[in-house]
Amino acid sequence: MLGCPTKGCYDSAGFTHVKLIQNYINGKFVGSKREFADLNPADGSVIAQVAEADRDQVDAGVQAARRALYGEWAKVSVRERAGLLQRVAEGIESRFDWFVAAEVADTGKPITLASRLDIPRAAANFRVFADLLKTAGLESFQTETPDGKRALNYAVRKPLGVVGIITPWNLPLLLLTWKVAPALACGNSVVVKPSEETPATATLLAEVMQQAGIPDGVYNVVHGFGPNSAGEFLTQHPDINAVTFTGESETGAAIMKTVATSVKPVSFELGGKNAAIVFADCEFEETVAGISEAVFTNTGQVCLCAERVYVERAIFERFVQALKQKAENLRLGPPLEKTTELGPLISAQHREKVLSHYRRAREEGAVTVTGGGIPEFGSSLDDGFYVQPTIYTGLKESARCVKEEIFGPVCHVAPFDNEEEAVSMSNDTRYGLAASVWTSNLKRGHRVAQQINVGITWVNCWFLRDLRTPFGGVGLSGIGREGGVHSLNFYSELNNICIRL
Ligand code: NAD
Ligand code: 6OH
Repeated sequence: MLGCPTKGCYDSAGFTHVKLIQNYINGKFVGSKREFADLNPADGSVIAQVAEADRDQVDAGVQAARRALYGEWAKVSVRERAGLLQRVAEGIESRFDWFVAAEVADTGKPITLASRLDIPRAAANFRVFADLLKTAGLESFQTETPDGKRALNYAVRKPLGVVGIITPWNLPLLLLTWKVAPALACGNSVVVKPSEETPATATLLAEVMQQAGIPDGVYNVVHGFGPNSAGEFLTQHPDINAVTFTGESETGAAIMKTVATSVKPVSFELGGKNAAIVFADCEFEETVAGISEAVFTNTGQVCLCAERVYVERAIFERFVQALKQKAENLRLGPPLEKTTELGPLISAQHREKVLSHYRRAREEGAVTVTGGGIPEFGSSLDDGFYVQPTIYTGLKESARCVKEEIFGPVCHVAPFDNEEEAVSMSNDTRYGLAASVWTSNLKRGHRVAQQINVGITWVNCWFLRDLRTPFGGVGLSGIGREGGVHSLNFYSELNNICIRL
């Protein structure tokens, strides 16, 4: 073991004792002059102190990444690179319990969710790009020249260079590796800035990188906040070549401004205000279960969650009552309990934001079908950041709670009378990340799905992912697509070569 500072912080039984989570620069774990506390959202306790990288340390990370581009890493063959990515996936799997415990402690998400979704997906992110790397082709054209001869055009991929990766707290390792894996697959080096709320798993991943044999400087981690901290120092750095970011739309806009002067490519996966459309001919029970999942998974803190549910009038009342039942049966509780289905929100601040939306919904005239407040446990969980799963009806489509992303376990359910109206209500938003359509008429499923202005539409399912498919949003929900070859295209520069034959 190489003395990873997170080692000993977490084990399969959960958090054991407070430690310092350090930055990882040029293959070494390093502390900083300033530290901040990493809190457990389930009870507000301090899990660890985190070293906040200053401008010089961010610079050291970028310089290490730049040097790595011209060192050993540049000589690694495609086949070897694919093998290294596989070893990273194996490294995650061999420390599965640690990763789960670290993610659960940082986020408060149920252990069953972290074990089923977050950590397996992190390993899968490395595997899919390892496989793709070996098979991805490139375009070539045989061209007729004006003088009747021929030329051959073909493109080759080159790394972008040093990629700055900034990620949020809701699916920390899943979203970080969704960007790190293709970036490394394309031969880049990276400096990652995980969310200040969830610094642990990015740091544990550093240990995996070391042991897998990823050369020093290829994967660097700097901890801190956004403005006037590590996030901004990274995006302002003149020697990064691209920024890939997942988080709030407003933060995306701020990052875009920062990088605009040096014209750097960006890939943004941002917020959503996603619609679910439920037709009267849906498989009723399956759909209620599917919508409950789409609204409440990860306490509603998934960018793909449905916060607007449109239900055909003929089944509206029955559907609302069935969803209410589901919401009221969800088991809120301690994240490490296997029966817990819903954990807390990420922070006191985020809970205040969600509760302010709950208050506003009532001011805007909503009917509270269920929830709307804070649950009481009579235990230490009362110091955590829990809110009740909540369903509203009765709001106008222009209400702020129907327009703005809340990012909590909440939806507004509204009736519709026909397909055209459902499509038009779903599209009446500045966001455009994801949607779901629930019907047993597949012709209608295709027809409606093709009219929704989003990057991903699911029919009779939600968050069912094939990692080769394009993923991203339109409007305020993002710029660009990642996934499969789309990721390879973002994380590499294409150099077209034209040869006169
Ligand atoms: P956030 O935008 O507040 O923070 C995300 C990251 O950006 C953090 O690491 C933060 O420190 C950093 N950051 C903040 N300001 C910055 C700045 N000025 N310069 C550089 N870095 C900065 O987002 P969050 O609150 O962590 O996550 C929740 C949001 O993320 C929601 O809006 C959600 O919809 C969105 N999200 C989107 C997707 C997607 O795939 N589209 C996935 C997950 C989350
Ligand atoms: C947002 O919270 C979820 C994003 C999911 C992905 O980026 C993915 O690849 O599944």
